Amino acid sequence: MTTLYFAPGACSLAPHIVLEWIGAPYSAVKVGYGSPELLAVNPAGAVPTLIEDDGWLLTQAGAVLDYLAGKHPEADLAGGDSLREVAESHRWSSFFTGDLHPAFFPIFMPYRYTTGGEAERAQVVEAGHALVRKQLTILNNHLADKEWVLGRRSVIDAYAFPMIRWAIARVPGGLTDFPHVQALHDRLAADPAVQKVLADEAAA
Ligand SMILES: N[C@@H](CCC(=O)N[C@@H](CS)C(=O)NCC(=O)O)C(=O)O
Repeated sequence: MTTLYFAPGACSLAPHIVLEWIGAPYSAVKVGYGSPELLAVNPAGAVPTLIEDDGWLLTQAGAVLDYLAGKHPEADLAGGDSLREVAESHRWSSFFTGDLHPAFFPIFMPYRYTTGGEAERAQVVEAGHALVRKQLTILNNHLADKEWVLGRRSVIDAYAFPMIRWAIARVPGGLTDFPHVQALHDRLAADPAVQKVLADEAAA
């Protein structure tokens, strides 16, 4: 059985949702960042970390999502298999891994971006807000004429979900200026599988 190491509400929420969409048996293990249990399997101490029965381990959210979509083609979550569809999937996976996700780091961990005190950290957080809003603008414009990031439901929508939730919780104004991102959030939040995963993570 596939095992996913997760932290509630973290980016590991994306593969957790995808495992639920796939519907095959899996195990989800709650871990703390940098905990001994997590460090024992992943020296980076980060989630998501996925382990297969034979001990094969995979990290990096984008790779984990791509792997799950490829492992379960019957779930139809890859977003298509033409050259351009695959390229679009890689494009948006890279956007979430490399652009939107790191934009939150100054908000969550300002001490990593300044050696200064309280006032400097507050400035770092504010800069993070601006960066998240810049990336949300790109996503919002992309979603103006489509319900899902790749035009059909895919692992990339699950990837977007935790970050959209962070924006609602941690960025002043939330999604007020990003109605198409709000619509994607609402579509996902109404999904019974997503609701089950959120409840499971909260109860874990
Ligand atoms: N590049 C990694 C980043 C993973 C990551 O930063 N995960 C966060 C949770 S959203 C984490 O575990 N942070 C713990 C830490 O950085 O110590 C990926 O995309 O999977």
